[in-house]
Order: sequence, then C-alpha cells, then structure tokens
Amino acid sequence: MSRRLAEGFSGDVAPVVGGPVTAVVALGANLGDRAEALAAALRDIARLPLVDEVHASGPIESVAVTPDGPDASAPAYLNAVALVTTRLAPSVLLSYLHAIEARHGRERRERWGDRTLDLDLIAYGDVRSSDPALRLPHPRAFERDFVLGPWLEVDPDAVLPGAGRVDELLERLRGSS
Ligand code: PH2
Ligand code: MG
Ligand code: MG
Repeated sequence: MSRRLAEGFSGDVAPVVGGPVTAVVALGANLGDRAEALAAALRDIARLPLVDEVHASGPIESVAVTPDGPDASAPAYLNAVALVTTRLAPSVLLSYLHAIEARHGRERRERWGDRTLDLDLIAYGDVRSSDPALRLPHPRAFERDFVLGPWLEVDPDAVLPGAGRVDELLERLRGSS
C-alpha cells in the first residue's frame, strides 16, 4: 500500500496516502551522448515501481548555466522535462532518480559542474517543502528557462507551486534577459 511506502519518511513533505500524483522531473546532460542519456533515463523512470505514466517533452539545447552565469564556452546541455504520474513518495522518487544518475556514470563532483546526466525533482503535485534534503518545488526552477520551456510544452497550464503559472514566469524571465 502506498501508505506503507511512506513509513520511515521524515521531513515536512506530505507522504502519499491517496491516488497518484504528478511529479515534474527535469533532465539534463552536457557530456557524452546526451540524447541517449536522456532517452535511457526516461526509459528507466518509466520502469520504476509505482510509476504509471511518463510524458516527456522533446529535448532542447541550452547554454550551460554556471554560478557565474551562462557560459557559452562550456559544453552545451540537452534538457527535457517529464511529467511522471506516480504513487512513490517524493523522497523515494528522489532516491530512485539519484540511482538512475549513478547508473549512467554520474559522479557528484563540483556543484553545477559538467555532467553525463542530471535528474532534478522540480515539483511533486502542489507539495511545498523546505526540508534541505528535498526542497519542493525546486528552489531555482522559476529562473531556469531550460526547465520552464520544456515543462510548458508538456503542460500548457502548468503552475509552479508558490510561484505562479509557468507561462507567466517564462514570459517574465525572457523579458528580463
Ligand atoms: N544544470 C545545472 C547547471 N547548469 N545549465 C543548463 N543549461 N542546463 C542544466 O540542466 C544545467 C545547467 C546543474 O544542475
Ligand atoms: Mg540540475
Ligand atoms: Mg541535480
């Protein structure tokens, strides 16, 4: 039962006790065969237990964003977003995402460094959490066009919990750049 899955889960994220929830997962890669890494990750996510559906955007190419801003001299990213309908509790889904990253050769080295695969949990239904182990929604999603753009493609009415409609956030972001 989904209620049992949530046992032992600590933090202020509500565990899953009801039906499936739509989670938003951002995918990114800027090293190796980027398209294959994203496609393989989507296949892996679809095969997870308690995942019913995966609806992915097409891939987009984007300039690498570093702590110092966009860096056109770094390898470019391929990014995509997937809507994942699941009864996995958010912390469990996140653990699976980390396991998929590891299977695809991801090493956790420098923050925001180049990577073969990055899977970020952007939102989980309308849950909001300040737990440092899993902040929801993702605290930087609102300022990342490579997340908001593909998200809008798969859900034109998407809302980022606590921040507003994704189409409006994207418009504001593009207007300010
Ligand atoms: N991910 C990062 C850092 N910078 N830049 C782009 N364009 N796309 C990303 O997915 C990305 C990034 C850290 O997760
Ligand atoms: Mg990331
Ligand atoms: Mg990440």
